[in-house]
Amino acid sequence: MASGHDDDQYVNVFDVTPYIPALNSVAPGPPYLARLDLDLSGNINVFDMVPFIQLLNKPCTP
Ligand SMILES: [Ca+2]
Ligand SMILES: [Ca+2]
Repeated sequence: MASGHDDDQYVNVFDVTPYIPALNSVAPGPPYLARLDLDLSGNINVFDMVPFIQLLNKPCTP
């Protein structure tokens, strides 16, 4: 369920890159994307990227 955004079950830089064009965007967008708004705050910022930075280069199997 909580797989990487490119669905390869592995968290790496490719799961973070979708945030770059959407950064600092607000709902409903575009470029805002609800799937990137992990804290459901209605905008996309660095706090939504934190989980990926912490998991970087680690496997994320369910
Ligand atoms: Ca991935
Ligand atoms: Ca957010």
